[in-house]
Amino acid sequence: MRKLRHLLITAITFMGLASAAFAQPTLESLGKRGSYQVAYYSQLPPKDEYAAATLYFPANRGTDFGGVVISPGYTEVQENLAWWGQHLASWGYAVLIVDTNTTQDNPQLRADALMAAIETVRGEGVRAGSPIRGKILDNNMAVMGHSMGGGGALLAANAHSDQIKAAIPFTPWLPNGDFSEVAVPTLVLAGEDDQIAKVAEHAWPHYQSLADDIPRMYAEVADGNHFIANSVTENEGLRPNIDVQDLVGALAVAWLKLYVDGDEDYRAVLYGEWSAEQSARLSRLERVE
Ligand code: 9J3
Repeated sequence: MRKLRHLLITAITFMGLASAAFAQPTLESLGKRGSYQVAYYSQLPPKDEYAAATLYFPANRGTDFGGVVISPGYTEVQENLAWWGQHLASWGYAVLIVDTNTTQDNPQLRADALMAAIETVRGEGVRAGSPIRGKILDNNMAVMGHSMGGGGALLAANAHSDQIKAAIPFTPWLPNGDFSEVAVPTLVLAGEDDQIAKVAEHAWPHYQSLADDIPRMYAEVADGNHFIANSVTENEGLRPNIDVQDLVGALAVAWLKLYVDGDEDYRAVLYGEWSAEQSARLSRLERVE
């Protein structure tokens, strides 16, 4: 009897420790770097659709990771989005960020680059000598992009939803963009004070054009500029005016975990009640589960 009691107490203690270690994710926790170590490389088989790329990956994750491909915007290069590679890989994803063939490429060329980038990630999953050989889940892909690259991510999703599981355009740019054919869950990140892709002409109507039957979210950062989801780089003209990497980073991780990996633990992060503090960072939030 005493032995049994001891066992029970041990079991209960262990369950307590386990639940502390695997606490439910929150906007706050997903805004920090994840637990995987991040490695990256740029020596990749070339593609006609883009000029160069870097693949970030979770170096100490065994297998079964999804892929995320990301395009920069007009005049931008990989460096402008590099933090996404670090952040998303630390949460378990293979992340390929491209340089477009020219920094002036239009959104359709950026969509083509993203679809080619998906092929590259899948290819790295089977290429002899690839650091991520045997580790990629071919069907767990997502597209992302900034500005014209966000327009590109939406165009890619509109034409190729069968190839992906989710789309995350940020401060997307495409005049008269109609994305009613997108069939995957789509998270639109926007900046209230975006003067380059004004939300009234870009992100908001883009979001409104999405089909009624897909999960979707529009998160508009209060007072945010065109670069709220960019890296902080030398070029002052391409920098975020407010630090919301933790918030947009958390939303993207939760979006990928729920819709790419199918992990229901992340649903409450997206659709539950947010603290007043987090809510106050957004000027507009629309969520359709
Ligand atoms: O990719 C973007 O930042 C869109 C910028 C833009 O206004 O392009 C107009 C030519």
